[in-house]
Order: sequence, then structure tokens, then C-alpha cells
Amino acid sequence: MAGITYEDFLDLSYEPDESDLVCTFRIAPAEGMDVEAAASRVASESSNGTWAALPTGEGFTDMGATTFDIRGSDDSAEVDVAYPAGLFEPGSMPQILSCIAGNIMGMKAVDTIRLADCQWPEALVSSFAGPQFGSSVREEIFGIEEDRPILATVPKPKVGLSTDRHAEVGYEAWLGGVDLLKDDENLTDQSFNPYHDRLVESLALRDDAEDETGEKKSYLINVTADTNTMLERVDLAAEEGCEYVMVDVITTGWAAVQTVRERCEDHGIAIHAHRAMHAAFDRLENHGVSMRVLAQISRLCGVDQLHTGTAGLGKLANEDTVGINDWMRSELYGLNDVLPVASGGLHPGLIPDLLDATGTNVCVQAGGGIHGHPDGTRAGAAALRAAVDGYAAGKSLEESADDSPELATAIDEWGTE
Ligand code: CAP
Ligand code: MG
Repeated sequence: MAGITYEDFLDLSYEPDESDLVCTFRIAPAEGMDVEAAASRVASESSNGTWAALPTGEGFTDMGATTFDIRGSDDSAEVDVAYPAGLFEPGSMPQILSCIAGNIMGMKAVDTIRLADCQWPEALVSSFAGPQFGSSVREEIFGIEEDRPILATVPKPKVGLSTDRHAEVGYEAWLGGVDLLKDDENLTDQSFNPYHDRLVESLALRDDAEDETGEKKSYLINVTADTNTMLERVDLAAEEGCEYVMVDVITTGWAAVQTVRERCEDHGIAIHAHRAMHAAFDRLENHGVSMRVLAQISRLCGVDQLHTGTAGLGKLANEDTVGINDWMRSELYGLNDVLPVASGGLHPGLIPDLLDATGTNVCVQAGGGIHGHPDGTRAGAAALRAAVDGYAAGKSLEESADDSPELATAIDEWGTE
């Protein structure tokens, strides 16, 4: 029977149209499957094909994708697939992902498959809100003029601190020199530290910290929840005077992120994106969805700052932090950039290596590397601040430590690696 078959999805002479979404996949074909057969199945299953030959005819518009480049062998290859614009619902990240990162991830035709990169066409990019502020949070919220990163901290232990104690830890960190207090990912609205109490108490101490230091301080509260609850939390945060909220973007889901982004614009507040669970998608190099693509999705959906790792330093595995950060700053049809957040096992002794790799237009976040300081949170924050201020002033870490006993103690405690 005539109709759509797998062969229809492979055309190595095809040149993508500028309205196409082009995706690069890394695939390992299943045993006995040659790379062309596997690659055509990727384009088929992710657009309009299936395992059986299908009738077409009247009342049918061809939304088929085309595999147009294959680099590699039957064991492992990089494959470029072009998707026609009409396949996608503009502005719907769930619909796009159901195509390009959907059934194909479990297809038996491949042993492994990774969505490694996307080139987004203008029409699709323009259908998303994109970041409201991006890296301009540094000037717009904090008015920081020096060439230094925003400094953030998350109270530790992650959960279990009472509201009073949590707010007090934040206050100490602000006084020590941190700009931004952040909730941890698994702290939302639990009985030991309810959301609304924490919001009000933390902001009261933020105001005190601003008066005492003469610097702008901010608090980003974790609003992550089901979408309706999250919107209520955003409204409360804005009413009480937050400039930011934190959303755990992968666990909460992209549709919710898009909805929260709209509500945040109503209030003019920024979104800090935490990325718990990203490693379930991106840690295995040959399978899943790369962090690079997750960062692209985050930017389109409109977060202002996003965790992208620590350039190999610290406690967590990272995928190409610097390359991802460069992409987040790259020109994308006028869409705002995203401020990268470096976090995960950071401490003051790592600052020079970190900032050499990432530059200073970032947010640096340290939890254990502040609150684990032998002299407490305020000293830990002062140590981190001395390290970044020294870096911005062109001093070595040792020179900075000469002027900061807190930094000297941090280096004694944790070293510089
Ligand atoms: C860091 C952190 C962050 C991770 C997120 C934590 O604490 O608060 O959630 O850094 O990782 O809970 O581990 P420490 P990533 O500073 O004490 O390590 O940025 O890689 O998504
Ligand atoms: Mg955390």
C-alpha cells in the first residue's frame, strides 16, 4: 500500500528552511539496525509517522520531519532532523517537547538517544515570552556597578530550621555581604517553616539588613507547587515586597513555568530557576535531553536566572557550563539573556577558578560554603564577599585573605580546590 513509510523521513539532500526547527540527536542504533534506518525512525516517530505504512490523501497536510544529515556509523552517530514550523503549536513548550523529546526516547530502534541541541527558528522563539529581566537583574534589582557576581546563599540544613531560625540565618548572611537569600529546593510550605510566616519574617529582616548595610538585599522564596498554589504564592510574594521568586522548573513542569512567568510579569518580579531532577535527563551523555537544551527551554519559557553548574568545580557533575552560559547570552531574535547561577559545593577558595571560567556576569550561590564556616554564617558570607570583591579588584586570593580574617579561615578550612 502506498503511504507514509520510514523512508519518507530521510533525505540527505534536504536543505532546512529558515522556519524549520532543527534538532541534533546523538543516537546508538539498536543491534541489526543501520544508522539510516534508525535516523529515519527518529524523524518519523517525532513528527507524523508510526510503525505501519499510513494512507494520506485528501484532508491531510504533511507535517513530516526530515533527517538531512548523519555523521557517524551504525554504532553511534549525530543526526540532524528538520521539523516544519506547522508541526508546532506556537508558544506551547509541552506540545513541542511531546514531538522532539517524546516517544523517540523509548524507541526500540535505538539503544540510546540524546537530544543534544536545537536551533530555534524566529517564529517559534517569538511565540514565547522569554526572560523579563535576564542578567539585568544585577543592575535593576541590586544596582551593582562593580564588576562582581551577585552573591546568593541558601540556609543549611536544607530543611528543618524553624521560621525564626531560617530568617535569622538569612539576616546573618546579608550582614556578612551576601546579596540574595534563597530557599532550598525542598523547602516550600511545611509545618516546621510555613510559607507565609517565612515570607513575612524574612522580608522584615531583609529591610533591617538593608538599613544596616546600606546595600540592596533581596529574598527569593520557593513558590514551587501545583500551578494554582504557585500563582497564589507569587501573588503573596509580590504583595509582601519580593523582587524575585524561585521555581524548581523541571519538577514543576514547563507549562507551569510558562504560566508563572505571565503572573510574574504582572507583578514585575523575576524568576530564579532551580533545576532539581535535571540530571535524570542529562547526566548520561548518550541518552536523554542535554542541559544545553534544558537551558534553551528555560530561556524561551522566560526564567531570568538558571542554575547551569560550576564548570567542573564543587560537588555535582556538570555538562559544559561555559558553553551553556555562552548560549544563554547569545543573540536570539532579541530575546533577553539569562543570568547563569553557579552552585553546588562552592566555597570561597574556589572563587578565582570559578570566575576565571564563567566570568563575573553570573550569580554565585553557596550554602555549605557559607554556613559551614567555623565562625558561623556571617563570617562565611564575609569570606565569600571578600573573595569576589578581591577578584573584582584584581587581587589574588592570598592578597584578599590578607585583608580578611574570615577568608583566611575559610581557606584554612576548605582549601582552594
Ligand atoms: C547547593 C544546593 C543547590 C545545588 C543545585 C544544594 O548547596 O542548594 O540546590 O547546588 O545544583 O541543595 O545542593 P551547597 P545545581 O552550596 O551547600 O552545595 O546548581 O547543579 O543544579
Ligand atoms: Mg539546594
